[in-house]
Amino acid sequence: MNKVNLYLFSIFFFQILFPSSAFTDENIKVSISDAWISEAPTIVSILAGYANIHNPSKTSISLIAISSQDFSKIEIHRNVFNGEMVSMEKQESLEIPAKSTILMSPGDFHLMLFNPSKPLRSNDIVTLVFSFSNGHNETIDVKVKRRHTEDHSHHH
Ligand SMILES: [Cu+2]
Repeated sequence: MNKVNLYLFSIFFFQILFPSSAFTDENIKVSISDAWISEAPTIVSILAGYANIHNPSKTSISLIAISSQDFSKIEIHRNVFNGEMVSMEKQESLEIPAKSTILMSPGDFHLMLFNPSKPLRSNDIVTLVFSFSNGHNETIDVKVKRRHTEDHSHHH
């Protein structure tokens, strides 16, 4: 194979491995900010976590899973109000509409983190992996913090 053919050959394969659309998608990264986990007495095996998720792209993207080596399971929940009753509903996914931000907070969308592998105290850091419907994974370090506002305990 001469040099020119080798060149064309490699471009051809590069195109197969990395179609130009894949580059465009890669550039549109969902960003996660202000993530934290609420400190709880060590006897509590279910912790609440929060994060802000920003989708800068022109299409809606869903958070479809969260995983961590530090917890047995992580779910997406939303508080639902029925008159004076508040209950939590597990969400299969959390849609972040195009060019918008979802603000998780006590009383709205939140994460429920089950069975921490070690006792967690303020300023401890755990690593969470957020998986999105566009195939993108975002790994972030999340700090455990004391809740500042009044405590909305979770009853399971
Ligand atoms: Cu919950």
